[in-house]
Amino acid sequence: MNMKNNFPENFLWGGAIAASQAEGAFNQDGRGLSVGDVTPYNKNLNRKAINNHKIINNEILAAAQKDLSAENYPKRYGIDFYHHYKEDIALFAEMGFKVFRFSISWSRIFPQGDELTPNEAGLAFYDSVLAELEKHNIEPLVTISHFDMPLYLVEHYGGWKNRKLIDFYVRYAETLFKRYSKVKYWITFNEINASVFSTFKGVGLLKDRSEHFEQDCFQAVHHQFIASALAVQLAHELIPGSQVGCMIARFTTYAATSKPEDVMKMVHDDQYRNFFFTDVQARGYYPSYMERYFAERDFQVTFEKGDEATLQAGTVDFVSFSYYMSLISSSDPEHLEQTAGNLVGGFKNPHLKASDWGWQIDPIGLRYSLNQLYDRYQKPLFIVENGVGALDQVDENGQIHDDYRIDYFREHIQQMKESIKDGVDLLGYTTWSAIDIVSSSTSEMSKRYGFVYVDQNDDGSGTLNRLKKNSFHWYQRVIESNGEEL
Ligand code: BGP
Repeated sequence: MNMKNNFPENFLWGGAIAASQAEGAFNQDGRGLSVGDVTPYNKNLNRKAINNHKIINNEILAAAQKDLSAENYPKRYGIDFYHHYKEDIALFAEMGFKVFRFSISWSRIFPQGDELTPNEAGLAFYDSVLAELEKHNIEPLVTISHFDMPLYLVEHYGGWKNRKLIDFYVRYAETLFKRYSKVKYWITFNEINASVFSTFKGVGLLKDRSEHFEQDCFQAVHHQFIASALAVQLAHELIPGSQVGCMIARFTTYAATSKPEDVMKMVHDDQYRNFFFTDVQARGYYPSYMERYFAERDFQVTFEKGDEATLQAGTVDFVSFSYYMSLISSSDPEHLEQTAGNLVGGFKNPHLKASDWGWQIDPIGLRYSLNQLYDRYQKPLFIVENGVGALDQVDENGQIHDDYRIDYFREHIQQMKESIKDGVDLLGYTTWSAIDIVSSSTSEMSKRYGFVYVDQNDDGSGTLNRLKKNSFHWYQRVIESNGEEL
């Protein structure tokens, strides 16, 4: 038996973006409003606060729908990828990207979400994006739904709690599979565990509109599981050889101490925050630990006839996840200091440093996660988001010396390499993000993740010029050497 030493020859190196944070053009060519378009920018943001994002409630949502300007809602203008995609894709090609992960804006294709026929202008836009990628030999990895469901489905159907959304989603997915039949890699839902941890952008649910909010979140994600399983089957039927993945925000968690109670808390946190979502989609059935979880909370999740068979028939081909940080689990958290994180906050780990936003940086946690997920499912894995949000500075010569970003990526890629030696089957790596875009949680521009700097401020002012950061040249060498030169 030979140990694998390096990244495989066909390893998919690249970067990622999402429609609602990058495209802009929120009201052009027939596009309808999406949940992303109503997230305001908070001028008094406290970057280190545990929950620094705006929790959308009735009031914020009503105000956003009255204000159809772009100023206060940065996701409405993004980085204008809609008009800059050629230039941006050329930059990705210059870095040597083998793959580019992007999402399709559902409300560009079905502006309300419940129409019977799609919006041709919306479809045509992605024809152009895909043609551009093909020209540069870049493999597309398409997320069907990335935090931007049509707002109409929230207002008129109550979001994913309503079972009708399965049909709307399946119609949308089928439209994409038929039109973009050359696309081989698909992800059905971005961070499907956001259904419980960031419910408005995940499943279109508002706390102040629901009597049984937590139960509704689980009913909503059940509908997403079914929609995803149906989409997997459709993709296989319509695009032979296609590979469809599930995707979670991976909340890596360690026991705070060796106290058995802390270890048990870690096991539960892992089950409820991570594994429930991948277990259903990769194994095709609800894990037994959820029976107790639901029973103890008196949650009723309604299954319709045929749901079990649908889940079984629609298991995914690969498991993908975002990885930014890790947290700790404690049975006695009273004396622990809190810190922020992706979608959820948690407790501080004294062994780790954190980003300017308080997200704890933990490269070894990536190796731990890859091992855990591969051991559990024995399916190929894909890291589809990994990166660090930082306040980049442009110097007088127009240079951006983002060495902290290079360090972050280097250390994570080293751990990916270790995982490959550990035997993990890793398909690829799309960093977050390929280019600076509007932040998902805070709608800031200054929380930058890209290899390419976009000259735009938090208030939307700026030239939109694209500048290569130091990390751009570094990543180019990483890809060229297939992960050897770090
Ligand atoms: C994930 C999302 C992305 C993204 C990233 C970074 O949760 O899938 O859309 O933006 O996190 O988060 P943020 O932009 O809030 O820093």
